[in-house]
Amino acid sequence: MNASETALLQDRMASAAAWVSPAFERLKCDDACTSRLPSLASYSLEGGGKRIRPFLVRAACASGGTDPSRSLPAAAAVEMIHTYSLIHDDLPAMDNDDTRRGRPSLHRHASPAQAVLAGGWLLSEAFSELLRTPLPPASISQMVQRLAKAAGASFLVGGQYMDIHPPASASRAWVESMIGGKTAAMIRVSLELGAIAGGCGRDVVSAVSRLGDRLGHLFQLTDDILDVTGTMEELGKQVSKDSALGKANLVSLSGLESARAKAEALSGELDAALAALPGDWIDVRLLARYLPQRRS
Ligand code: GRG
Repeated sequence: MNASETALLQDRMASAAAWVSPAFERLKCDDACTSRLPSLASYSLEGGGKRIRPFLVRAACASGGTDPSRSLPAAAAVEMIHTYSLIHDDLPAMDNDDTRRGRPSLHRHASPAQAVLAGGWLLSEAFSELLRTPLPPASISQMVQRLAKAAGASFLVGGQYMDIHPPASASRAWVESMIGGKTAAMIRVSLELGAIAGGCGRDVVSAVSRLGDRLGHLFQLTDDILDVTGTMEELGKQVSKDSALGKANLVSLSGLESARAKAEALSGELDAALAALPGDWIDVRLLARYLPQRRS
């Protein structure tokens, strides 16, 4: 990927981040809320995340020329669930990370109990937010079902459960299944919700669902590569955690060079498959092309 394409992607990502952020303001204005929950949730929501999932929602919605504002509640909802999952993942009882995005993780900034509650609140608020989607009830119902499934026991929570309770010797199939839940489901559902909001037909939604799962695997592959090649400054969190804990991941299974080659191959496959979809998927194609070279 050349420098001008990288600059274009950075510009598109910055624009998606600026687009979704005002949707989080509503959480601060709950008059009935006398607790610190709004400021705790804002601390994590506004902590400098890349906003990849809202970017994907918006890109999928706009692929057929639809006004992306229709997908704003969905974009905010997926980022709220992603943020809750990071807050809970960092807790001492889970991954026990004191740093997130270069700042104290929420349980260090506040307390573990407050982090549990702020995460739980974000999960429920995500669904309230999604219900604000300006589309007919049947479309909203489909979106709610997909998001609930992606966030639940078969995917996000289930994948995290696998991560926390690995077998003595993890097979590639086990690692792939964990990634399908822990990482890929939220990336996949971001594209699905955007495509539904954009009015894409059923076959396009199914196609982007498959591609979203592959994109999620590519994202995790590059995350595992960065776990051994990145620095704390680049990533804003502890590095080499998986290797230090002896955890199986895509790099430990194949070795660094093979993982890099796989990332390049998957990136090329995704680029070609996205180019063959009806509509304009250039933003998602740029992301797929960029991922093998990402440093954060
Ligand atoms: C606690 C239910 C529950 C799930 C936790 C998020 C997660 C599942 C685990 C975090 C560990 C991890 C590295 C997951 C892999 C991919 C991932 C979600 C990375 C972080 O996403 P980015 O890079 O984060 O998009 P930013 O900070 O940019 O938002």
